[in-house]
Amino acid sequence: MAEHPVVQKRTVCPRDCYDGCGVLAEVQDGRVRRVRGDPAHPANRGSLCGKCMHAYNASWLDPALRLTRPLRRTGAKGQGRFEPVSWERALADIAARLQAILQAGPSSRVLHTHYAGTGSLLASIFPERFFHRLGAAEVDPDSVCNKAGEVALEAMFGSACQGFDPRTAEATECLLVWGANPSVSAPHVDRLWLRRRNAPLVVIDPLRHDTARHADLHLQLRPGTDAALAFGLLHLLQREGRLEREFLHSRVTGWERLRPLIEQATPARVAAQTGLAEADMVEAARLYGRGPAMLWLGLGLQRQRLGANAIRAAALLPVARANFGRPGAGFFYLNGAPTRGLDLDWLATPWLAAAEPERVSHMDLAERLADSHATAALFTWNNNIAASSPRQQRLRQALSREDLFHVAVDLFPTDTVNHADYVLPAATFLEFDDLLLPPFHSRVSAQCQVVPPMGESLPNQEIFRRLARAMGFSEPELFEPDQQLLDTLVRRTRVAPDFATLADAGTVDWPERPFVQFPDGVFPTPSGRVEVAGPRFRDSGLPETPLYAVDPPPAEGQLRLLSPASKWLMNSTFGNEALMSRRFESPQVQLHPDEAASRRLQEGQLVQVANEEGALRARLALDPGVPPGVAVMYKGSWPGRVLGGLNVNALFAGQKADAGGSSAVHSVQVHLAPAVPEEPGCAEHPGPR
Ligand SMILES: Nc1nc2c(c(=O)[nH]1)N[C@H]1C(S)=C(S)[C@@H](COP(=O)(O)OP(=O)(O)OC[C@H]3O[C@@H](n4cnc5c(=O)[nH]c(N)nc54)[C@H](O)[C@@H]3O)O[C@H]1N2
Ligand SMILES: Nc1nc2c(c(=O)[nH]1)N[C@H]1C(S)=C(S)[C@@H](COP(=O)(O)OP(=O)(O)OC[C@H]3O[C@@H](n4cnc5c(=O)[nH]c(N)nc54)[C@H](O)[C@@H]3O)O[C@H]1N2
Ligand code: SF4
Ligand SMILES: [Mo]
Repeated sequence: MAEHPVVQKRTVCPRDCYDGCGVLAEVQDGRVRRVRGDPAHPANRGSLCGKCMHAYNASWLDPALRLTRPLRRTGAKGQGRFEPVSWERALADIAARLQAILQAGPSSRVLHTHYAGTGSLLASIFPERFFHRLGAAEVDPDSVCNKAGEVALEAMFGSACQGFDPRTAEATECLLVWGANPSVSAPHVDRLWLRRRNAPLVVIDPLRHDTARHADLHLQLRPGTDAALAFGLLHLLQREGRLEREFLHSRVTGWERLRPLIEQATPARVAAQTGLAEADMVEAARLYGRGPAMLWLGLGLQRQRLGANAIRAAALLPVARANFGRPGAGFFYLNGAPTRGLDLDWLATPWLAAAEPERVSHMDLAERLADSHATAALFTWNNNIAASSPRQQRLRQALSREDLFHVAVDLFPTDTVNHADYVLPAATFLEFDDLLLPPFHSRVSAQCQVVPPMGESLPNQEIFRRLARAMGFSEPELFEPDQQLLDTLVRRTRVAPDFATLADAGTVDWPERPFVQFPDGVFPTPSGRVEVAGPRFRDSGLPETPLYAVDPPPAEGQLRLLSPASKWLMNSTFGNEALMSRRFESPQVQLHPDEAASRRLQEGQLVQVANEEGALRARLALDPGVPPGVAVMYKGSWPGRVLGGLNVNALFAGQKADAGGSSAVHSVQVHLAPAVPEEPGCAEHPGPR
């Protein structure tokens, strides 16, 4: 029989990534033959990152690796032994268990966690309607990622998610990237935006990553000394007469309270505290202060003990220079729905909840789950807590509780899924229509279905519609169909009259014309001004004035452990891909060659990385880009697929940053020592694949 022709279909990648790349799928006979980058898309101009290029053409298309049917547990929790059941059976069973739990106690005994699986709007937000109606408790998703910085920026500027418009970069005199690694976390923004600049690039980061290597100036400070550096840079700007006094006087509240901190931050003092050369700080202040400048505040910057304070201090730079209301100026943290004219509450319908839902920090998740009085049922959807959340061993024990009723929704049998009682198979972004607002570029993209869902899998939103029906709920919001939701969202952005029109265009720059940040000098704070100090910070649990704080170096013999994003994983997504599994099977820890030499350790040696929370064995790799005193282990490998059965989150006790119950994962300290000779059996995989 003749084969049908190959049809090219266009869509976008909805991973939790700054880029928002265009994707072309070659489809034949209802199946994807090949996925590649869309040459016509402005974000990526034809290339996809290595991880997606690989996985989207391998595991994501492989019915033997995907979850394609609802499953019911047959083995012990964690074993990953299941039998297929029909959707009707699975939904009826889940509904019955939920009803019983709701009858026996408060609805907050149902807990749900979700996050970075897919970032498209319906699939990542619509299911919240169901949980609001249920009255479930929620694990605050941002607490594992960006909450501390969000709290700090909201208190200062009234919004954390209305950043600069990258399209105005032509007008900038300086780009400053502080505590982010775009070369890994935003590979196309790095290559097609940052590197094509016509202004100098300054990077502030303890690691000499690829973006830092390509910068004009890299300030490789000691981790946890950012606030001191920020005040040091303000000191230099003041000394050079670069403070915008009129703006500070008329548009800023509390600046005078910073004066003593700025005075103290002499170059000599800050150099001693940060480990930087005075001349480099002088140069950084000169470059930042000479004209409009754009500051990228990284999420890595705030994942530390005083992360909100670090963001608060770094964000004083654009304030000092009045870097608002003009092109080529401002700060960027995350560009959210408001920059595209959307209010996402409409999609989440919080009003369906009878009372404000209880919110739990990811840092407290393991404790919370261990307590059977507090939690009787758990839904994990769009995330993989057994790999991504702190206290990995404790969390695993809690997930193994026989009396915890657990439903997992995913594409693949992750470590989290392996603990569930029921597993519901989700469809991938290639299999349904949705809308994407990339968090960096000011664009709106149509995610277009290119093939039907694989097997019996369904998009998240449809799964929760069906569950609402099985529960006997009747609120119309719980059943709104995708096309109606998408049309409404598109109309609300005003980008097109309906979704079909947007889908024809694919990705649209939106708003059409480049915008400037806080155009009229009015900030969405209660005072209408930027607030840098004052009593209102107390509401967020922060001190009234930012602290001139410096983390002490790690205790004798210890190292500061950083666990940033890996080039080959998207958080834990892709951790099951054969290529990535091989790469990450043997855990690796990176040290500076001098640090290794001083400990008499050699490249390739097996070492024990440990602290009070846990211990891992890893191979030592030497990297001159890692500063002495620091160890690096990438986040995201699948615990069940690495030797020893744990990833770096086994070393993270869930320490919180200074606001929002947010993660301080880059403040972890560890000991490192040669590993004792391997005991028999320890090289085996701990559990089923
Ligand atoms: N040590 C350390 N740990 C960290 C971090 C760190 O820097 N260091 N970073 C933290 C950060 S920033 C974040 S955001 C979190 C992220 O942590 P998570 O939110 O757990 O993100 P992923 O690990 O990528 O897991 C996403 C899961 O969603 C699934 N998925 C993908 N698409 C869909 C879909 O359409 N539907 C459903 N139902 N599932 C889907 C994927 O298969 C994957 O299993 O990790 C945090 N963990
Ligand atoms: N390939 C890939 N891309 C990703 C992800 C991924 O896992 N893989 N994850 C996605 C997600 S969920 C997120 S939130 C973003 C994160 O994107 P980024 O903000 O770029 O994230 P990280 O890699 O977590 O950390 C960035 C940097 O923070 C630095 N850092 C650590 N401690 C300090 C400190 O004390 N001071 C300063 N100045 N810097 C410090 C680290 O050295 C690291 O270079 O990336 C997204 N993109
Ligand atoms: S993960 Fe990011 S870089 Fe990779 S294809 Fe998706 S949007 Fe592009
Ligand atoms: Mo994140």
